[in-house]
Amino acid sequence: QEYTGIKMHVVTWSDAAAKAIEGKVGGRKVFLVAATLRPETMYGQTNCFVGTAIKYGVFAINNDEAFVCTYRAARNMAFQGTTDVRGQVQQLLEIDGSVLVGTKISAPFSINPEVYVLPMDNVLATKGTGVVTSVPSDSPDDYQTLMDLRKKAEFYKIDPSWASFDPVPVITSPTYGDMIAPAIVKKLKIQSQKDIKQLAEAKEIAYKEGFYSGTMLVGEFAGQSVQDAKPKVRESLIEMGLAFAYAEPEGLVISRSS
Ligand code: ZZB
Repeated sequence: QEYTGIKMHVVTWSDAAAKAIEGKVGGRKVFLVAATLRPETMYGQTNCFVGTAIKYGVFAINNDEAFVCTYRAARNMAFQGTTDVRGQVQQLLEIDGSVLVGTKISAPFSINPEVYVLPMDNVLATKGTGVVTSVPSDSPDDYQTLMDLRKKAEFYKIDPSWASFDPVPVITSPTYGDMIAPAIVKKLKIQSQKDIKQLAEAKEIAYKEGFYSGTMLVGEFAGQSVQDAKPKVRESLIEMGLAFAYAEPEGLVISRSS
């Protein structure tokens, strides 16, 4: 899978993360790095998700920057030209996902330029970077999780204000309008992020609808089809140093490349 790694610069650490990190990253700028297949939706980021039971690391990428992601992802990056030294994984510290919640980060290209890190039940440690940027307008999982968090902020141990950014219209489609994900979640009668099967179906539909029938509503490529805009937004993010290519080795590729 060819992902785009989105660099979300830490603006303010949560109290717990600030304590854990103190004195351990040198002068490096720290970024949470999210792996996405939908770079064209970055205008609609409202938050970022981590798994509270997942172990993350803070990894030195070079002398100036450090990335927060899973060890597995850092190792992949080390073989894809992201780090200074090929194959070298330099972990500065380990940090629990639960500790990252409440951290404020910058979201590249987003209409909400600064957003919060929130918990999601269904983050897989074995996919991408373990950090997921959230676009509730176009991702059913993100929309449903955001709604769950708003309904049960106390249960999820979050400050309600962290989940207060509303979905932003980014893409329009003839069938579902300007909010593809919420429309599909409603149609499939999805009630919570625990409805895994229906959410997988909703994701399929949302991917197809966005890609084949979507038109950009915002950003540099507003008015263009998603199919045309997707590689252009990606290029633009990468050129500005806000993102990088991140590939996930799969199946046979694993044994050939590593
Ligand atoms: C932003 C975004 C906006 C995404 C959207 C999707 C959509 P796939 O197809 O199953 O490979 N993701 C990335 N890493 C993880 C993880 N470790 N655990 C759970 N979810 C993860 O899924 C790739 C997408 O799943 C990624 O693209 C990311 O969310 C999420 F409008 O980034 B995406 C219809 C989907 N729309």
